[in-house]
Amino acid sequence: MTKEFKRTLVTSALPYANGPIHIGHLAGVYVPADIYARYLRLKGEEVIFIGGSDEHGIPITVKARNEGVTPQDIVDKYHHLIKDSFEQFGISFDIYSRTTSEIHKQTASEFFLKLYEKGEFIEMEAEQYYDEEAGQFLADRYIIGTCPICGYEHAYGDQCEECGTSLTPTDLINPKSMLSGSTPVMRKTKHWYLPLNKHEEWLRKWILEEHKEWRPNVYGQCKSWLDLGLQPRAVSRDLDWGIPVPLKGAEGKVLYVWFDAPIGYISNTKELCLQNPEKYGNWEKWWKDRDTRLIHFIGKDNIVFHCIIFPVMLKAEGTFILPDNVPANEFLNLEGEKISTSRNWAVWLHEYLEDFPGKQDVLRYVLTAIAPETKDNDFTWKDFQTRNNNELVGVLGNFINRVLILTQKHFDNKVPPRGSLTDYDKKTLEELANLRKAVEKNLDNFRFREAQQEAMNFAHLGNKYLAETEPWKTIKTDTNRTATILNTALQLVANLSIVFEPFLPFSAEKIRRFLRIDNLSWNRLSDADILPVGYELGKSKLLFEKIEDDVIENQIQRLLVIKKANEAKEYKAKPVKETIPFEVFEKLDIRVGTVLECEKLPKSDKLLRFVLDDGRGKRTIVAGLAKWYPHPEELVGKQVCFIANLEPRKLRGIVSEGMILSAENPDGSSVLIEPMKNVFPGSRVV
Ligand code: B3M
Ligand code: ZN
Repeated sequence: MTKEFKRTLVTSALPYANGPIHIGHLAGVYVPADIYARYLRLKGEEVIFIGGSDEHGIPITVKARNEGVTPQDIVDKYHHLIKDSFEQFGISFDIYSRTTSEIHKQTASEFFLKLYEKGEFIEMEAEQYYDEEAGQFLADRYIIGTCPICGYEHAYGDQCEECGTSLTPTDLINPKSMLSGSTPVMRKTKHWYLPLNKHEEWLRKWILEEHKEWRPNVYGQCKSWLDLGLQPRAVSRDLDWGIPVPLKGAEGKVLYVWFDAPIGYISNTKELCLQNPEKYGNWEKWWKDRDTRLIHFIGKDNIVFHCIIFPVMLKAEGTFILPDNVPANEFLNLEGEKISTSRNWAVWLHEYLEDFPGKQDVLRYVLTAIAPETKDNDFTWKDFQTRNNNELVGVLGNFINRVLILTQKHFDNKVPPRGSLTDYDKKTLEELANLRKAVEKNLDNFRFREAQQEAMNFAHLGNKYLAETEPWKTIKTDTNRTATILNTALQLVANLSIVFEPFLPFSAEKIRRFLRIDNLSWNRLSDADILPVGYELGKSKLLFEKIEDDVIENQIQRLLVIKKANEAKEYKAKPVKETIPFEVFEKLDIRVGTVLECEKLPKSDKLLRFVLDDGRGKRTIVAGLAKWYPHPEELVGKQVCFIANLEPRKLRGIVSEGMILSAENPDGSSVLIEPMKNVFPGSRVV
């Protein structure tokens, strides 16, 4: 049974202010959170939507180190860049603040102290890696080494980014300090631990029994954490960037970033309520009243922090509510590869805006259509183009444009009178209520891609209506009937301005301008009497534009350049094979031959038939090089190397007498080996 709530507190993960944000962030967290918040607002519900930058932790200090600037410089730069991108994309936060704010420092310190005083921590001295050259303890990402699970050589102390396993520094094989590159030593240090294990019982009940409705990926991850058994987790670090541990004798220690960051949701709520107490009321009603529903929008890598660690903190504190749902998304890939900041494999929002000015809604639409709600999904530029051209231009824009143009042309841009409705007209208008229900059901259950599809069905309904009623034909014979058709169609357009407001806020606003109407409440959705007869409409333009092939080609080329650069940077030759004795090598007879004939084997895309002058006569060799040499006739006269004493083999009915040597690139392409100067055919390669 679902409980009735009075208000909803929507939070979205606080991105680290250590780099710009990309489509993966938008698709995974911010667009769905924004759709949800806009939907509730439009319904007139009491809701706030909290965002902000996560400005502490090692991700920030590592970035600062790499760029030779201070952590403060980094967070100042990226906080503003990120905030600006969100604004541009219409992410409608009620507040977007930062974890370096005074109010947050105070809130997080008080929170820590309260747990400390309640005896909710364990104080422990433990051995930890210490870099003697740098004079610093090495936590999390300051230490790299080989992943014990997959063997990846650049795994971090807290996580292997190759296989996704969450690690602790002592798991790493061959650990090295990120600071000096030296091998760290073990040294004792004191920290405060949150004994998660003490909380297992209520967590199991709360999640596994009371929240079976959580998404399967979220529920499943929680279950496997709980089944593995929870461990005490340190909530402090030896670091000089962060919120100081507010205790005597804790000099040089700061709160662990994952302790302070989620408290940022609370601090930002406080800040918002202080800014505008009339509108938002007291912050405590948002966090302490059981009638408030708390929803965390996050990516899948943050599940354990939002479903286990933060709830334990809230419960241990004792006066806070717990999240009611945590709709975490899986990951979005880009053109088949994992999005990666360090490999620049991403579509950055600030770059998208330069290349596609004014097309924020197109990206919002596509990212919702392919939202990785149940599994990882892939963004491709071709799909982006197709969805824009076929769905936004072809379905939504096309319907609205046709209705508005016909109204301008034949009815002086005024809402024409509605005569008697045919059964078909009535059926069409009745269908609106069903569509509304379908959209709502999906939105209420955090199924945003299906919700958007259902919203699109309003436009499909409109196009179908025009195709059936053909107002461009009836206008020649029956003005009254045409007036009725366009009146009905215009009501559909007005409905589109409501149903798309959560998904495509910029376009919804444009539609409202075309109709010269104000923002309508969600409650008006499916209403067939929004526009009064005789009402003069505004000026209209095309709602969406076609995106041409060359524009998409440019984006694909840009990615190709990055891919090539990454390949070159990451290239490492294959390991050398097992050592062989000299006599084994001596058995090989490698020689040079001159190509006399070369052609593609019929019915094969791979094989070339070479005839070589091998110095003693003609020799036929079949080689799988056709893909790399599309003009084999051009090889005639060239010299190649081949193994002369390999057992002959029959390939496609031809006896191949040896093997032609070629070098293989990492992408699998092959290049023939040619002597630097011509030599006598049959010369041995030694
Ligand atoms: N900054 C991790 C991330 O950006 C972290 C989220 C904090 S939410 C409280 O993925
Ligand atoms: Zn690994």
